[in-house]
Amino acid sequence: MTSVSLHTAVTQTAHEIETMETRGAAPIAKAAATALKTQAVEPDYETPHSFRATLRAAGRTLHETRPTAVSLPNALRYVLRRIDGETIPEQRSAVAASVDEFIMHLEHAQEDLGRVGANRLKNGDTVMTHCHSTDAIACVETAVLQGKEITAIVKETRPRNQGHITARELTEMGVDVTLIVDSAARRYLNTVDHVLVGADSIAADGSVINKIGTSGLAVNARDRGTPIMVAAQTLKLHPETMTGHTVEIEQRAETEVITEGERAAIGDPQIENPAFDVTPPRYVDAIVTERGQFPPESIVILMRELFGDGVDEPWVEP
Ligand code: RUB
Repeated sequence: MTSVSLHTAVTQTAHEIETMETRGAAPIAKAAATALKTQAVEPDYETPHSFRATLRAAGRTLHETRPTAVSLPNALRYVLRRIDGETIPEQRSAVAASVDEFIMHLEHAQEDLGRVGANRLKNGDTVMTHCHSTDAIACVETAVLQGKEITAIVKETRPRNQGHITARELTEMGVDVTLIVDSAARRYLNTVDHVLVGADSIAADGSVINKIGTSGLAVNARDRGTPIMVAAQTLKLHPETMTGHTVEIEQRAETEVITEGERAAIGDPQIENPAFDVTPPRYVDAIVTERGQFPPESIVILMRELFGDGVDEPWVEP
């Protein structure tokens, strides 16, 4: 026997990630790591080999839920790579320690990132935002807490209007907010000091994968000479891109773009709804992380430091 059955904490967590009850980079990562810790503690394992095999199987089950959400494999890699020890108790405590360490790091990362990002914002600055990014908002929040007056031009971000969430959160923290439609962005770039966006993934060449519309905004901002700042915890760094893999772009439901009735009324055209796009590094001035700010072209140095040269998949059977 190489492995014992999976704990319900693992199967339940996998289900919640798959159905998006658990969503967002950091919550997914934390839930997956916590499930591995429960799996390590609970059942009776016969041998150290069986312990490793079961933890790997748990990782595989969790990984299969959202293969493109980079925070998930990053969390699994962090824990599964650290199963040290020759005996089951040693291995158990290695898993528990690495999960605790991972979660502690997660909890401080956004705060640390916010402090780095806030240093780039001056009293009286105006930022333009796209979509809703808690990492980007953390930079503004820290600047506001430091006593800086910040103004925001917030793009609504069709089709799901996540800009509305940004508008609400920034207003609540005392920022003067103006909401605009996406296509008005270029007109306002002359009055903006920073474009400030988040990221879903960062590739090894410094490309930024973020909500659809980010790349067009960045190209326009570069043309206007407005600096583009990307706020992204290191959890967003995509290690597979170090070996040439590309990041899959999620397509979402057509009904996010137009209702069935409206679509029929205009002759039932085909609909495309890509959720994300890729902004090449030449349009990005700085990637702000909890480890400091980086020009996009040098982010690979941080990736190597965090993930090593390899992009092993420790959830896969050897
Ligand atoms: C959200 C989005 C955000 C990034 C960063 O897209 O593109 O900019 O996820 O967010 P969606 P955060 O709403 O489709 O998930 O900084 O909060 O991780």
